[in-house]
Amino acid sequence: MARVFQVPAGSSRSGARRAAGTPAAPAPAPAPRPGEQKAGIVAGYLAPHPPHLVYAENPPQNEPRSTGGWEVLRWGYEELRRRLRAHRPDVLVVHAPHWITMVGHHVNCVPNPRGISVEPIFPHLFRYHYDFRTDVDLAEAIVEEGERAGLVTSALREDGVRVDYATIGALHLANPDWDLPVVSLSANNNPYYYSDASLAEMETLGVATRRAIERTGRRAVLLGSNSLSHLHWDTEPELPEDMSAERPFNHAQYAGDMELLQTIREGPTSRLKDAVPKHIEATASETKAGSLTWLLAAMGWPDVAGDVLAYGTVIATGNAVVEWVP
Ligand code: 2X7
Ligand code: FE2
Repeated sequence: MARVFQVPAGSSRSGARRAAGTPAAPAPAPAPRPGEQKAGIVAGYLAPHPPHLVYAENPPQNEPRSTGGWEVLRWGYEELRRRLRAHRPDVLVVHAPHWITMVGHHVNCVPNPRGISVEPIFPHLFRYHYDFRTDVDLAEAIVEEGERAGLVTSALREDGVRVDYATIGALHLANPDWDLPVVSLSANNNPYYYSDASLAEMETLGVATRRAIERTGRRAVLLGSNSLSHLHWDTEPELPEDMSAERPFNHAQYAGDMELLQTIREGPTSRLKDAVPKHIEATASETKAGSLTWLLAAMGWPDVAGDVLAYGTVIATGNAVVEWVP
């Protein structure tokens, strides 16, 4: 079933595709000169994207105005921004679940995406005017490395395709100045449609992303843009930022999130290979879209604990801001 749309890494079909034309592996980037900072993935963040968080910040790019709300999560993002700067990255690479692709994994290779991103369920909270730069060399390298790993991979080159709100939301919250180039990856949606589709492809995509980063000599920060427990209310208070209405959907959702966060805080990340699917079963977690698995696989499942900078609910969904430094 899922295999109709997916080429499993290493299959005879992908082997044939490679033989038919994927270029030979290019030379890696030269070693850093003395004093130069080492390239590679310097940090990874779980960076959830509820549009409410951007709405609550009142940035000039977002049309709706608020009186605040969801402060604890936004303070977590403040800390993320401080740490991100200290890592001195030259690119942000984001995997987000609302750029949905049914066939393969797509990478935005448009040099200067600009337009208005709208949240379809909460358009009264998020109508955001974006204008940013893509690191096209790295984006193309990820497409190539994905193909080399046997994934169906595609470069988006059409100017004017609207960028989804999860990509924009995470990027805004991590770097509201938009002064770093970006690479944005789609989320293949097969795990939502096919019971036999696993997150294994996201691991392959993660490894391909790392290879591309190392080959191009970039210092990259990765953003995996997923909420945790993912049931939410179907009505909202008159004032969306009325925090007296904000709480977990139920105790089981909250308890599932806490169990996962405890595992994250204890480390090492390899424990999350089992804990993430278990959490998805328990809480309908948005990590089913694969952004967290992609992030950790790209970092090589580092032997460290995650630092939970904040947790909070947004219209009942669970959201955590977490840092891993490999
Ligand atoms: O996409 C989202 C989400 N992940 C969580 C909460 C509310 C809205 O949108
Ligand atoms: Fe979402």
